[in-house]
Amino acid sequence: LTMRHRMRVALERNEFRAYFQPQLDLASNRIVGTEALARWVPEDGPPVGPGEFIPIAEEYGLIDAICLRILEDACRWTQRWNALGLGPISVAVNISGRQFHDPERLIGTVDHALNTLGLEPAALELELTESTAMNDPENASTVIRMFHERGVGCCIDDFGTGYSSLSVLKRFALTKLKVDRSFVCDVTTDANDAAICGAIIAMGRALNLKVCAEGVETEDQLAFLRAQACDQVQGFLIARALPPDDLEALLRQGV
Ligand code: G
Ligand code: G
Ligand code: MN
Ligand code: NA
Repeated sequence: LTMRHRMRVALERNEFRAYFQPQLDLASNRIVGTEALARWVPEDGPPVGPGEFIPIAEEYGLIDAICLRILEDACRWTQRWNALGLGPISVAVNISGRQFHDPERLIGTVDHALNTLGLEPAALELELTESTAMNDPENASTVIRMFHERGVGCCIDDFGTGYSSLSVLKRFALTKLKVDRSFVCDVTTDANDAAICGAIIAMGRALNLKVCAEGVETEDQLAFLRAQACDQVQGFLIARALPPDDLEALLRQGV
């Protein structure tokens, strides 16, 4: 079978699912959000990560269908957790470069998911990478405004790895910056990375944006981020991306 055919069959079988990586709020020490991360979960094998299938899905024109599935999963589960009183909890969904370049379609998809699944728009965030946003700032501004008008949040993902003009950044109706894990990795050993991390957190505060640090793996990194008054952390120290039932179990523990 060709890969394209296998992916079509997998879509029909609902083998593309969202896993959820928790985001810990440092002021309250509670899980206040998750990032939905795509997985291909075949009936008879281990889950496959997005690095392996997203590029192929883009090439074969299947990315919209897969991302719609992830968005639906994200909205459905998050709506459930909030309805069960396990929240308030939000969910962040990644937007691919290709989706970003067709804003009408993207907004249609988001509206459809929100309308049919009953999630509060404020509980949804969309993640655009810094390079996607900055390669086409006009389009980014339009897309982000469309989300903003609906009350949907917008994060810049992998912040610090691209080339951001601060004047452009300021014009975007953003809600959050996500510090790329390459800076978080060495905050306790590399003075430059510590300075960059601290500067991004301070800038977020100045622009009235939440800041979430990604890739937090150690207690020392967490202590540094607390000292800098970073808002949220995400990383293996808290948990990996988990299947929805496991994330729900974590929420029930009242973390
Ligand atoms: O989960 P992980 O470990 O392997 O994710 C790898 C990359 O895939 C991340 O950069 C993430 O942004 C991207 N990714 C994960 N899920 C999705 C998705 O649903 N849509 C898109 N476009 N990218 C995703
Ligand atoms: O969208 P983004 O590129 O930010 O996706 C997050 C990616 O980072 C996923 O591939 C996820 O599995 C990975 N990740 C999440 N937490 C950690 C961590 O603590 N350490 C490392 N090395 N990778 C992580
Ligand atoms: Mn992301
Ligand atoms: Na990221």
